[in-house]
Amino acid sequence: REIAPGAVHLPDWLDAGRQRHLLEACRGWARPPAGLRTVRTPGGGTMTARQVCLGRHWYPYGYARTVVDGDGSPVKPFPGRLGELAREAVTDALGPGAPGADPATVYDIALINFYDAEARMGMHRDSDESCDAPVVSLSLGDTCVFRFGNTESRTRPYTDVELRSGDLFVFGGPSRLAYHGVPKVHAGTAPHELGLTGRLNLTLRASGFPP
Ligand code: MD3
Ligand code: FE
Repeated sequence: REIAPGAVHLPDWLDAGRQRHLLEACRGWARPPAGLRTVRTPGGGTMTARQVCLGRHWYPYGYARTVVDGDGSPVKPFPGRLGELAREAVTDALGPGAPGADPATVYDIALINFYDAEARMGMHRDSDESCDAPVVSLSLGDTCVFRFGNTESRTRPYTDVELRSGDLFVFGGPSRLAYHGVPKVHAGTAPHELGLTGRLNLTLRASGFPP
């Protein structure tokens, strides 16, 4: 379903087996060194969702090769199979001719956010990449309310969509720079057999930076 031009939601895109497999991989990436950490914002606050990065380390507001605001370790590599997964996602959501579906687009960064029942993400735009390829978002665990806004400001109008375990969301074209956030996680709604308490979101991005 197209929520806005270039913003396509494909519910239940990952079957139970692929969800379990991806969750196991995320648990491995979350381990130190360069594991899960709390993001400190320039204003002195902290983000409530904890994060681990692959390929490049995101910190407000830029990318680095080491965990500059954490243990200083080199960032874990971005696995090639996540790049293939990203192109498969873009192809299914936007079609084989879409920017990002072709092998020339190099997906090279994954940001993985872990949400407990109280975690939120405020309305923001993702503009630290220098490539306009679509962002691919995969959700695991608890259902959340995802708020998709507009490109002008972090206020209304916006569309609220529930994201469930296994859902794919692709943000390309004019939606690539839209404001968005996660105002609510519905605790205890994860599929029982997945064995995850809370919610996990993985975004795959093409940075446009030199290797
Ligand atoms: C629209 N993550 O990692 S996923 C983020 O659920 C982020 O953890 C949220 O916002 C989460 O930056 C929302 C949906 C999403 C992700 C990236 C986007 C929407 C996006 C990038 C550009 C436009
Ligand atoms: Fe975002």
